[in-house]
Amino acid sequence: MATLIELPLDTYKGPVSPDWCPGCGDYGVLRSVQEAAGKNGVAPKDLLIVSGIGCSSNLPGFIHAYGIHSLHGRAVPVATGAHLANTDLKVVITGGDGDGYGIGIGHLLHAMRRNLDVTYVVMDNQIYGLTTGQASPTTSKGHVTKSTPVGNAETPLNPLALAIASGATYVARGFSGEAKLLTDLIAGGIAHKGFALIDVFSPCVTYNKINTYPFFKERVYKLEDENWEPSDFHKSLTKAYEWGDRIPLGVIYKTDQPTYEDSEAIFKKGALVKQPLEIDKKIFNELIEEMV
Ligand SMILES: Cc1ncc(C[n+]2csc(CCOP(=O)(O)OP(=O)(O)O)c2C)c(N)n1
Ligand code: SF4
Ligand SMILES: [Mg+2]
Repeated sequence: MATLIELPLDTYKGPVSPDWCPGCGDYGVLRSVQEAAGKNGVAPKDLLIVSGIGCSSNLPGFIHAYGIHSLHGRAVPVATGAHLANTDLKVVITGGDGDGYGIGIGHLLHAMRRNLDVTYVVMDNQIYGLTTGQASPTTSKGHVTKSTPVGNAETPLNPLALAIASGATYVARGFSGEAKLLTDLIAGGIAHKGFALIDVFSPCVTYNKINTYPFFKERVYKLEDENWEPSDFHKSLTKAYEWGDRIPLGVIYKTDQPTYEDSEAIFKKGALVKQPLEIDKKIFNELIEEMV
């Protein structure tokens, strides 16, 4: 087994500085993604960050690695294609609650049931930040936003329960205000073989005046302080519903199951991009011409 060589934070410093609002939770998530890649010794040439659209989805522009800033809600299919074409790349999907749990939810469910070997970090600020403060799928019931002027009538989606029930094999919750834990959770997700979903409380200081840093600081506790055992499916599902005065942070559920890649014979021969092209060059060129 190759020795793991950790890489320093500077390795991932991009030429462009983030332009998020001062105090936005996404700054902490960016730093933790960089630290987590370093802890896993993933060099920038082996790291691909894929996002959709939103304030949080701007993250790939601020990190030195390969990046794709795709379309709203389409980060997961783009990441799936890139990962299956080159399984040697570490693929980390980054984006918001609107992007991942709203318009992109269908793709997310199927990636989770396939147990695709990628990591998804959702900067969950319970609002649409980029479009200036409309309700998202995780906005609390009763929350007055630009799109819910008399209070949100909808029950929020529970991303952790959804992930556990759908087949994700590493399901965790972090908070931008708990930097070390957040780095460990993302690092654990990158190291995990299978689909890792890390939902992160990443406050939008401009458009969400309810789910603020003090709101979470008063309520969160760390599962690691209570010797939590994350391997029991039913207990984890119940834990995912804990909300109110006490909200758990940490790895809620973790299990080792075959990945999609394990079940497809073609990947046994290595990454597709490194395998010989098994069709006639002329036919291949015709196919490419037809598609571009
Ligand atoms: C197809 C499509 N529909 C709607 C939009 C408008 N839009 C851009 S970002 C966004 C929501 C972003 O919310 P979220 O993913 O939570 O990211 P945040 O800005 O909060 O980080 C919406 C609705 C769009 N860009 N494309
Ligand atoms: S609007 Fe909200 S989510 Fe967007 S950068 Fe500002 S604080 Fe962050
Ligand atoms: Mg959001």
